[in-house]
Amino acid sequence: MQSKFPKNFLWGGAVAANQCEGAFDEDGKGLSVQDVLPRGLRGARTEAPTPDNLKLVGIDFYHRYKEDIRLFAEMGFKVFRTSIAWSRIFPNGDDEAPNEAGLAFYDSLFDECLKYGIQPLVTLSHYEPPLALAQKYDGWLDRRTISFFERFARTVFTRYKDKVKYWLTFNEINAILKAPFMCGAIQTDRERLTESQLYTAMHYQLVASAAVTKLCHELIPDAMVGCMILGVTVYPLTPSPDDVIKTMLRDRETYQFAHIHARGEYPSYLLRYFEKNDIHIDITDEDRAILKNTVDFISFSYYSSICESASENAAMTGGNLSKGFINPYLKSTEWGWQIDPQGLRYTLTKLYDLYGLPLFIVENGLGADDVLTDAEDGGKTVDDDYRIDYLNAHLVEVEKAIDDGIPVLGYTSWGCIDIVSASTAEMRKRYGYIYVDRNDDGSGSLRRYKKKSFSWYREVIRTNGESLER
Ligand code: BGP
Repeated sequence: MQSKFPKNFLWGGAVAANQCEGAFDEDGKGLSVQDVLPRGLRGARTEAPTPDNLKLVGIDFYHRYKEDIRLFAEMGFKVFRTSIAWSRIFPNGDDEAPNEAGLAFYDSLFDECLKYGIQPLVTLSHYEPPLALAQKYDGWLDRRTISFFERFARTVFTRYKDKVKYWLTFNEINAILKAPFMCGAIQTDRERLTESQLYTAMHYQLVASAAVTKLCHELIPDAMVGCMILGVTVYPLTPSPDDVIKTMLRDRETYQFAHIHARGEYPSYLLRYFEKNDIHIDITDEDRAILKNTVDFISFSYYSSICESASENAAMTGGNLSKGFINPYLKSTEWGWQIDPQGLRYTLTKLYDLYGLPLFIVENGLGADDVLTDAEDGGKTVDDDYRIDYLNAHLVEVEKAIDDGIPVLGYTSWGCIDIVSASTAEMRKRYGYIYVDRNDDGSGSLRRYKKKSFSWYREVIRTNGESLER
């Protein structure tokens, strides 16, 4: 069947600095909140980095990126998504001057991408704010963090304006309500935070997102800047109207963030929610004016879907930073995330129907405990047919959305190389087309091995989707 993917479709893969670079304190880098989260969201933060924190070394991408990007080029990547670790550039977050060694690293990284014709897609903030901001200001609870973030954005926009033409502001900006320390550098414990404080921190990030969107348009006129939303796809558990209404209300927790970035203002239902729940955010007329700087596209992460129900007596499961009821029609991954390729088409369609902006899928993938086996050529590989099936099925649904007329800019599958998981801080939850020999106990050679999905994805890109199994 003739592929429906546009000729300029941006095929690629995605990682985040804190989950792959390692070199946590090298060349002047300051600590980030990730350096004191050895168990991701599964355990408490530590006072200081501890040896069991896999992210301190990651997969040593900081020193091995040239080898990894050559492998991405071998797959034919058109785009590579990563983040700039804020604390590599401003070690304490509020520094007056940037750290030149940090800037030089990303110069070299982006040059390596462009050498192969791979476009960098850069996330400004991917769950790795400087730890010092948490310690000194309680992170995004303090309005001054907006100006620190603007300084960081201005510095990297100016430095990389000829190399990076695709930018994302905050990774999964809706997640600050779920993980205030990891996403907002807020040291105050969640249970001690008032709703007004938490939503004010959210507001400051939204203002910062719009402010840097404006800055990007001014400094790099030929660049595109998008928001990035954690795509929580929710179905009613039953056709009971109670379940449908509960799902409708739950959906707003996700779509309100896309609304603000696409329409440039708070949706009325969110303002009503604040009123009804006595939530007071620190919003000024200047903030309202800044929010009007809307994005060029909406990007999002999609892994799974969940169900919502008004009744409590049904089996629960998890998803990407989200909990819900088990959908009896779907299978789950080892981590309980329910596999639903059609949910990706559903989410693309809903986002486009609501906001009419181009879309970019910047995370999608299957976390699995891959097993390295002997390959025919005497080397090592992973027979990850399960990952090929997952990705193939999701891409077929993306194609259906494109065929419906939805403008999808690209697809960067998550964890294109094995990296440290965000929520669990494990290596064994692997997403990559490339296996990295590193284990949860920190052992391993860090050697890279191509999985079976490596050549599968190379063929999908070479044929622009023609080779997908429909
Ligand atoms: C998203 C993050 C990514 C990535 C992904 C997979 O929330 O944007 O950083 O980690 O989730 O989740 P995990 O790594 O927990 O399996």
